[in-house]
Amino acid sequence: MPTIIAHGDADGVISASLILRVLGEQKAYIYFTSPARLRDTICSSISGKSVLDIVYIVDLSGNRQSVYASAIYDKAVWIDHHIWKIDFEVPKNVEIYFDSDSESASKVVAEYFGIESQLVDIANEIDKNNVQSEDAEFFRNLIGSIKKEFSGVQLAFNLRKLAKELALEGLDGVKNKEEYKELVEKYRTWLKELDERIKDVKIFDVNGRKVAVLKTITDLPIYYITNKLKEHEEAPFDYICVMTYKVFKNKSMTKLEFRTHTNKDVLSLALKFGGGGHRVASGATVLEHIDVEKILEKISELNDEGADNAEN
Ligand SMILES: [Mn+2]
Repeated sequence: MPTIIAHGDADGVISASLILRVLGEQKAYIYFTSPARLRDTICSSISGKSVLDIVYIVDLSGNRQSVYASAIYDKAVWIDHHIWKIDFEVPKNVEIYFDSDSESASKVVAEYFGIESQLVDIANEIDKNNVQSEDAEFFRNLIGSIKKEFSGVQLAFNLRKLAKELALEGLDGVKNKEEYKELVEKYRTWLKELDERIKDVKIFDVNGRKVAVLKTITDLPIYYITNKLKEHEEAPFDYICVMTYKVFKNKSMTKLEFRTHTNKDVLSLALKFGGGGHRVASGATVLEHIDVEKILEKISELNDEGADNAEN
């Protein structure tokens, strides 16, 4: 039975559903994870399986450790649209298929399997933070509401259920479910309340570059904050940073998410914290408490385009 490991966001769920559709009636083990937890998810995914035939890893970029971990399966197929740095030898049973210029991993998945789906357009809109259609708006809110409502095994169960429903019934089937309509309604109300939080944003000037920072202890949707900040009197912002402070195994950790209104290279910034992603949307999870000063210091090391001075 194939294994699918996907990013636990809208693009990841759609990617997983497309693979499920390709696999047909066949069942699959499905896991959702984050870039920070990827290696551990691959490792724990093998537990208890007597046959490790094939694993598809989607919407997640690998490094030496995670790619080698995936090689424990007979075959590993990585399909992605993040920026990869392959500075290691790729094992023979590992295939890496990526297109960093693609709007979404779902689009790359569709290309890989030679299929077409309207879901790809929805993933493109959401991942590029360019939501136009009502369908994309609904789906983004649905994923947001599920992630807000559930955590741990319940979250995994619900994302898996959604990926299967999407594969079997399409978006229309999903949109017609009462439970989802209710979740989305509740979430929309919460988003409106979130507008208040924008007042907590601190503005900094780093060598003439405008930086907006929001600290939080609960996960907030970065796209929403980025869009809302466009209405701020000091907008546009060169760097937008949401810092989420968490505790993991009794240790402080900081989730950093970076965006830009002015096309700055925020990937270079994320790389300074061991993260990754895309040029205008990136992030990192750091296993310590990070202060705002540290962020500002790293920004000051970047050149005007936002690229790392040391590399240019
Ligand atoms: Mn993606």
